[in-house]
Amino acid sequence: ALFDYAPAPESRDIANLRPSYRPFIDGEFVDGGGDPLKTVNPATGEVLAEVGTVAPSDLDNAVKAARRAFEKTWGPMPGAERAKYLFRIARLLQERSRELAVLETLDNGKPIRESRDADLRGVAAHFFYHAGWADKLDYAGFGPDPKPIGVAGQIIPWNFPLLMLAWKIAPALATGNTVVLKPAETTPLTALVFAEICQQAELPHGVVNILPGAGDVGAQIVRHPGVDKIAFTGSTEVGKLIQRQVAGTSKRLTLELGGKAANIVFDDAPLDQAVEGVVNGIFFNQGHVCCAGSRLLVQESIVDELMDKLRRRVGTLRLGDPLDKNTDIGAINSAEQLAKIRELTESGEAEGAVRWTSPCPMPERGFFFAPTVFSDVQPSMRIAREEIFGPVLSVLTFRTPDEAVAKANNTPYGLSAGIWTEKGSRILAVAGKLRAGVVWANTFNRFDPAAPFGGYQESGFGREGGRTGLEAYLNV
Ligand code: TXE
Repeated sequence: ALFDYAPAPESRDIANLRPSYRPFIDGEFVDGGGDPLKTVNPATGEVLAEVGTVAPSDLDNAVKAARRAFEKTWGPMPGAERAKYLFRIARLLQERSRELAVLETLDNGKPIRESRDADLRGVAAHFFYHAGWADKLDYAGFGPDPKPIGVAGQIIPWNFPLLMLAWKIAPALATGNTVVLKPAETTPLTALVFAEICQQAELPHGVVNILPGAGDVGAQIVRHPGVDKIAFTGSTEVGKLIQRQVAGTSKRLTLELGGKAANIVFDDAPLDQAVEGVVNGIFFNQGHVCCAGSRLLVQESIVDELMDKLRRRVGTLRLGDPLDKNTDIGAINSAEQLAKIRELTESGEAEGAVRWTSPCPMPERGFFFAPTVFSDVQPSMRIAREEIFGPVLSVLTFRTPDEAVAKANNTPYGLSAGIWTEKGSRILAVAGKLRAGVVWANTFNRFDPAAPFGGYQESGFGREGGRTGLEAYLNV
């Protein structure tokens, strides 16, 4: 194993945790004029670090710096030169991945195994992939010489802090745009280490600006007249608000919002494999995943057998210290999110669903929620309709493929779905009828920077990743 972490204090050293972090504007770390915020380790409830935030005048400076860089250095730079910077950033991310993985786990609460093997791996892969596009845009089918849009305002959530940064910054830079990015208020730390990497890579000043702050800073970015494009990942509620604010301006907008994905298991599916996929689909990252398979749709004839296997498997998941490499389920990112999960699960019981909770031992401090499975769920219940964004699975049944499709599509969302069956023809038939941006077959939560990701309906619009993802940052 690459990691063998011992007690938390040592890990703090590995993470090179500093007592304070500051905004990054025009190539320098600056004292922002906003009220500092404290970021908390959700596994202990202790303060990790103090983080400087930005005032409106800092945002102005950042947007001006981004504009200068767009006009003078980054925009006019040949793609082959931009590619070199992106490759350099990708290599530095790999070199510092150990430190970044620990810091991500401390700040977010996710298991170290996931930040190391999923988040950090994906972050580097995203920069390598987009570095490869930077000098090939003329051949990407957009017509000759597609132009960057300008200054991109990017607002990201707390569930995959550095990975969401990579999804936003890599394509923007590859296409010649410059960025002002706001990390989520509960997870700003790895974004600021990324700023350090930009310095190490000698990225021209102003190309990347990192502005820590709460939702008000996000709202100021959305309204700022010097920002040409907004890319947002977060709640559907805030996404709709941003859409209203952008309406009536010439800003471009892409939104990646919530989800309530169906994971559909047919009676001919390899059941043990399906159980692994269902567990991964909902318990990966404590269920803080926009494309989580939070609704399990099981064909009626196999529901008892599948539920037996599922409960047995979920009962083996180890919940606890996120820095322990054996941990499967880490901490819930914040007290607010924990309260939301509790409230929704209580509504499930009140509405008559049958609750099963894993008997796993619970830590005495920190924000934790035991893996929970609801059976006898009716489509009208809140736990079948609303995004819980936690380790809670709602199980519904169906009889025919048509009923499975109807139930899967019975949601205002449409980000992802899963299908488990031995029949290839059924995969194609069902996938074609699902209103979801991503459909996995006999697997779940598989990502690749070359595959476009994004939603239908209230899960948002625009795609990230692949050639399609570049369109969001180009005037074609
Ligand atoms: O989201 P917010 P929250 C869902 C999930 C979760 C719920 C609430 O169901 O329980 O949303 O989470 C910034 N203008 N998802 O409250 O507020 C904010 O500072 C501009 C799904 O954390 O949307 C942060 O940087 N920006 C989701 C970012 O928006 C604003 C991931 C996301 O926070 C703003 C996260 C405003 N008015 C939550 N208000 C996914 N799609 O994966 C806040 N922000």
